Amino acid sequence: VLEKREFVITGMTCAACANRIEKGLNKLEGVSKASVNLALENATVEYNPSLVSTQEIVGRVQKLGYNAISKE
Ligand code: 9UX
Repeated sequence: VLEKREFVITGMTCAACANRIEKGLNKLEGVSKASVNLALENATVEYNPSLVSTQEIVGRVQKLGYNAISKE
């Protein structure tokens, strides 16, 4: 069962930043679809919670040099 969650992303300053995060998240095992919106400073991630946790998603974003805060 896939879950969909929104994250606030901080630290993005250009469109390439958003693309880097989007590509990085889409490469994560268990993520079926990630889209990052620079203007809204958020990411929508669809993932399989039995394969990847929200902590791992946040960790991936931090590894790229940004921060992610899970909504709700
Ligand atoms: Mo361009 Mo966004 O170097 O960090 S990718 S500002």
